[in-house]
Amino acid sequence: MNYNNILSETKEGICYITINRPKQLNALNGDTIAELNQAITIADTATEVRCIILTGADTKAFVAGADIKEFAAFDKSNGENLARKGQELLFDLLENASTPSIAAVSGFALGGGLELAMACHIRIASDNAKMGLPEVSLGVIPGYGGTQRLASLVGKGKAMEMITTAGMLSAVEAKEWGLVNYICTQEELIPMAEKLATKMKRNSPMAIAKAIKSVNAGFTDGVNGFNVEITEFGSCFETPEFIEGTTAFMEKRKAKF
Ligand code: DAK
Repeated sequence: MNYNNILSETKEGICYITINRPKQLNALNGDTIAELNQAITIADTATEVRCIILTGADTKAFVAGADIKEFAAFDKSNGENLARKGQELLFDLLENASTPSIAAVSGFALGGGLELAMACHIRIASDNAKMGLPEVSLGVIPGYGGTQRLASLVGKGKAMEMITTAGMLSAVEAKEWGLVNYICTQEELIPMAEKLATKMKRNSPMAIAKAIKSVNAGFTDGVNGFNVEITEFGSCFETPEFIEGTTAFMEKRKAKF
C-alpha cells in the first residue's frame, strides 16, 4: 500500500508505522488521519502482525499536534464532527485494536500528537521528548480524547495542571508522572520498542487481544471491567492457543503461537 503522509512496513511480525511529514513536524491533518486509519486497520487484521510500533519521521517530533493550518478555518459543527470522526477513525481504533501498540516518541508530542501516543497501549520516549497538551493556548481544548486519557494515565490533578498551563513535560518528568513507561537515548528508542515487541510476540495473540479488551473495559463508562474479564477469561478455554499454551507447559517446551 502506498501512502503520501505515512510509511508502513511489516518485518518479523512487527508493523512499523511512521508519520512522515517532517517539514510540518509530522502535524496530523485529515489525510494523515485517514492513512493511519487504513494502515492500523490492515495491521490489526493481518495475523502475522503481533505488535505495532508507531513513530514520527526524524528525531525532532513524534507529532507536533493537529495541523493548525487546517483546523484554523473550522466552524463549530465542523469542530465537533471532526473530533467525533477523528476519535473513531484513529484514536479509539488504536486503543481498542487487538494488536498491542507502542508509541516510540522522539522530540515533540504535542496536542493531537500526545493524544495519539496516549491512544497507544505503551509509550517509550527518547531523552529529547517534550510532551504536552497546549490546546488552551490556541483557544481550544484537547479534542481527540486528551482530557480523558491524560487523566487516566497521570491522575486528575496532574492532568489539570498540564492542560490548564499548556506546559510541556520533559522525558524525565513524563516518566516520573507515569505518562511514559521508559526513557532512553534516541539511538535506543526503536530497539527498546522492538525488545518489548519481541516479548509480546512470544505470547498468545488471542489472549493478548482479550486482555486489552478487559483492561480497556475498566476505563469505559457504563461497562463493568470485572464482568468483561470474567467473560473473556472463560472464552479462552478450549481455544487452540489455550490448548497449545497449557500443553507446551506440561511438555516442558516453549509454546508456539
Ligand atoms: N500544525 C501545522 N504546522 C505545524 C505544527 C502544527 N501543529 N507544528 C509545527 N508546524 C510547522 C511550522 O508551522 C513550521 O512550518 P513552516 O513555517 O516552516 O512552513 C514547521 O512545522 C517547523 O516548525 P517551527 O519552525 O515552529 O519549529 P520550532 O522548532 O521553532 O518550534 C514547536 C517547534 C513544536 C515548539 C512549534 O512548531 C510549535 O509550537 N508548534 C505548534 C504546537 C501546537 O500548538 N500544536 C497544536 C496543539 S493543538 C480537532 C481535534 C483536535 C485538535 C484540533 C482540532 N478537531 C477535531 C477539529 C488538536 C489540536 C492540537 O493538537
